[in-house]
Amino acid sequence: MDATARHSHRPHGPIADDYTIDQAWERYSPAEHARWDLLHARQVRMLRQRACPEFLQALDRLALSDGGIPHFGRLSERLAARTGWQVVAVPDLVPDPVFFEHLANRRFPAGAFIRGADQLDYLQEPDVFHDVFGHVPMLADPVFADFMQAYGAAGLAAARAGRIDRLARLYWYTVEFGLVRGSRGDDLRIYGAGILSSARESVYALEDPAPRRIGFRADRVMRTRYRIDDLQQVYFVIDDFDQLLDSLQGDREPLYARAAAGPELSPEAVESDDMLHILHAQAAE
Ligand code: HBI
Ligand code: FE
Repeated sequence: MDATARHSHRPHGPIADDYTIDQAWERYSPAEHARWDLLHARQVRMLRQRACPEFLQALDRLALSDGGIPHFGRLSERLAARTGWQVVAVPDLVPDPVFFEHLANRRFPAGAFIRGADQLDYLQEPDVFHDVFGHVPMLADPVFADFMQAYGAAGLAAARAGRIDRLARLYWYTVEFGLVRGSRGDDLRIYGAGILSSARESVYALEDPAPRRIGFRADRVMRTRYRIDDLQQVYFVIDDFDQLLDSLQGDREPLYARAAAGPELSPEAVESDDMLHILHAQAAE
């Protein structure tokens, strides 16, 4: 498949000021729906013992597996009934302020196109599998849903102040690549959409000895650079979703000040304050 085929569904209709488009659900081909079903089945199998319970529960409740690429309108009704969030279609990455404005209003902008058959594992652009399978289930959790809205509000303020970089790192290491402690206390579970939508990283993030797994501190995360083109070298582990929400609630100035006070770190770096998680054998599939 070439690049044109990969974006075969990309709708031709008008793009609104807020970058939303018509999902044009009836225009997906049978092959595109079948690709969703394949990716969905494969990831559910991978994630039964690896994703956090909030994600697994929402997969069922939102009926993301009722056959083919979800219809955003019908999905939004189910999601809004739980947490007031909606899913809107966008063509691709949208500019940061537009992205923040959507999140601050409890709208998740999701790519409408689906990855090509030659890119089943990972691609950098947000397609419908990453956005809807990876991100949307977590939005059915009330605490996580509030965190995402708080992130949007923080982003709008940071954009006005010209300092989005540190906030983007927080998003990367939580919403995209976050791990959470499991109910046993010593086991780890996935909640980050970048991992949840990648078969390879789902195993690597929990079971490979190569990356570091460090207890979450928001200012520490904000000092850590990230790469978008490879498996991660570091994951940050939260205790629960309240810890995320708390990091952005109230006055954020002390957080930005703490982040500015310490050194910038590469993804491989370890600091003396870091709480390193030791790998325990995870339950096999
Ligand atoms: N646009 N569609 C889309 N999806 C994203 O995840 C996204 C975006 N624009 C900006 C962005 N993410 C991030 O760079 C911000 O969190 C900073
Ligand atoms: Fe994402």
